[in-house]
Amino acid sequence: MTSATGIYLDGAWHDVAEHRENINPSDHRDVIGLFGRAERSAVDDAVDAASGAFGPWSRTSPQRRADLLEAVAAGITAQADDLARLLAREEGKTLPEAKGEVMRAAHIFRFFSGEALRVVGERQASTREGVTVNLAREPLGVVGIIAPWNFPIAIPAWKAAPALAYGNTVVLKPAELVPASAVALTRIIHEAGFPPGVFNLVTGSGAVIGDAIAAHPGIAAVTFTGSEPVGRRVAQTAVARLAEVQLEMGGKNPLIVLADAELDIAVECAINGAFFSTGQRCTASSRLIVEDAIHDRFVERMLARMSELRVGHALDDATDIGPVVDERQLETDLRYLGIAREATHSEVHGGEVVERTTPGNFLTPALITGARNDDQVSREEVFGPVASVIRVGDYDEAVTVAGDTEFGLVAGICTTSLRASEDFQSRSDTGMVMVNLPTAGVDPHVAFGGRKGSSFGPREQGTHARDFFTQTKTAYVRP
Ligand code: UN1
Repeated sequence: MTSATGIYLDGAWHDVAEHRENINPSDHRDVIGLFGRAERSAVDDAVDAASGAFGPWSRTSPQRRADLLEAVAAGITAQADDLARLLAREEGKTLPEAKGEVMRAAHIFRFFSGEALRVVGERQASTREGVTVNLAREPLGVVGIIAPWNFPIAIPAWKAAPALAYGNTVVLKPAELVPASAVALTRIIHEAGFPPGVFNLVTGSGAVIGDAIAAHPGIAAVTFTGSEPVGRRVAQTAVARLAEVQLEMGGKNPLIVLADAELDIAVECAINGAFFSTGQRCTASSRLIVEDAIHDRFVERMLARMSELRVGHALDDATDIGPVVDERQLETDLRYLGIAREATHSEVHGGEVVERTTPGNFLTPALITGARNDDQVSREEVFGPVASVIRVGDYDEAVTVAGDTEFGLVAGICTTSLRASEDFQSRSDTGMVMVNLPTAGVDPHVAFGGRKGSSFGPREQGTHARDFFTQTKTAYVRP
């Protein structure tokens, strides 16, 4: 029997008329549940609840907010194994990856529990005699969160935790493919004892609920993670009514492998960055830019390592790479692979649809050798286990190719040269740089975000999240 889940408004669950099946991408016969497809008017109700709760919540003592966020962190930790299974079932990342993500969500809530108590302000002398200036940080009001499917619990957490810590109220719309983890998080938030209306969950389609959040005049700020075209639409709608907007979008992240790199480290970084989490990360290493002198050895080792990786059911212990999230994404991955196969200059290794004992979307990791930086697959984000190898003559050419992209989220370099490492950190036109590390996999306590087409607005995570989730007020006082 499949139970139907509604939406969470003003501290209580409400039924909705329409539902959608949440299907396990590792086994299409496994229906995780029926989840509400709310109507646009549900966003009005959620905003009413969140607006009503905002005044008292914004005045709640920092200690109380800290305690509530800490209770969420503890609740996530206590249920971590169950949450990880649920997440792996609905999204398809492997159980260890899912467990890592769940613990990341707990760490984020714990970090922002501390942030709630680190209330900062500035007091300084005015340029005028006898006057002082007090700068305070205040919450914005109702924050709308539009979250993607690839991190079903960590991204809602890393947007909701700072929003709540700094005194805002929340309307969360999770991606339609992964409502179960967001519902589980909502239950933990409910049990922690937040006042009704402080946190609200509306599930449904992006075109309806996402658009309603972007457009709603009662939502002071919208934070979005997802694809670039959708991000642009959200921004256009929200900025038109002068709401604050924070966008985290795509990447076409380069990983440079210099001739002096330690080959083991370079291969490990590339395998992890390109293929783990099925390549479905905006931080994935999708362009491997390899210096000529190490190119052939690198490719040989990559192919050997790829042949050992087992693609399969996310809950199977033997699985290294879980399924592609759904059939639509699988079609996208195969379309790009088809284009790369047709090009005479490039060769595709792997990238085969394979069958397992359960019906799922299983695709082996794909390495495109002989790729060029102006190939379509090198320019556009695929969001699958697909990486191109682009051969370059030297370090300078590598840096030029790395920067020749519309995106600017993260760039990596594998090298033993201190000089190259230092130089690349300053020359990379990206929000994040990784040295001898995969481009994906970030810490929760430091700024996250990119440049160019990857991001818009203030950074997420760490203390920097304050810049988005609060607004300053400058008071001049003559006592
Ligand atoms: C990570 O690489 O650890 O949607 C996080 C995404 C990013 C998060 C990546 N916003 O893939």
